[in-house]
Amino acid sequence: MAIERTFSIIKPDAVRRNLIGNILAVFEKNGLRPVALKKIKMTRAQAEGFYAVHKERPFYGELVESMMSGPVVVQVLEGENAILKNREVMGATNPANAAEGTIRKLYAVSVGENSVHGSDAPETAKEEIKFFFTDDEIVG
Ligand code: RTP
Ligand code: MG
Repeated sequence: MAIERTFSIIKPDAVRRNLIGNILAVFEKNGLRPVALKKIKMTRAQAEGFYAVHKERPFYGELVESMMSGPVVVQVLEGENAILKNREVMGATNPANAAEGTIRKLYAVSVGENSVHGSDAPETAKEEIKFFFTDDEIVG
């Protein structure tokens, strides 16, 4: 089994509702260990840059505004098959379609306020970790 690292964000809607601990508990229960973690408020440049891949999508403006609307918790999660595992634990993008026990089923309120972000592939995980963390901030 491959030990991987993935990147995760606890989004403003979840931080606002005091769910940081509950969400970290779901990660930990599923074998995902936070090896780096910080609370930040994204600048416009960070939010726009992070979601640049969605620039042409109709929801881009709304997405950027929502990610800047309050503090977030950015993390590096480590574990066996962490990238796919995290996507499973998060649940479907639209909480209406999310499976029982997933973070989005438990806590998300809508597609726009879906509580967590997670990298979707090894290459994006690497890029996203680098976007927010230096090597010496990651303690495995
Ligand atoms: P994420 O990147 O945040 O982990 O979510 P995801 O892979 O499940 O979904 P993605 O397609 O990458 O979309 C990124 C985020 O944009 C918002 N979104 N809004 N209004 C809409 O139709 C819509 N579609 C996507 C969501 O907050 C989604 O997490
Ligand atoms: Mg995505």
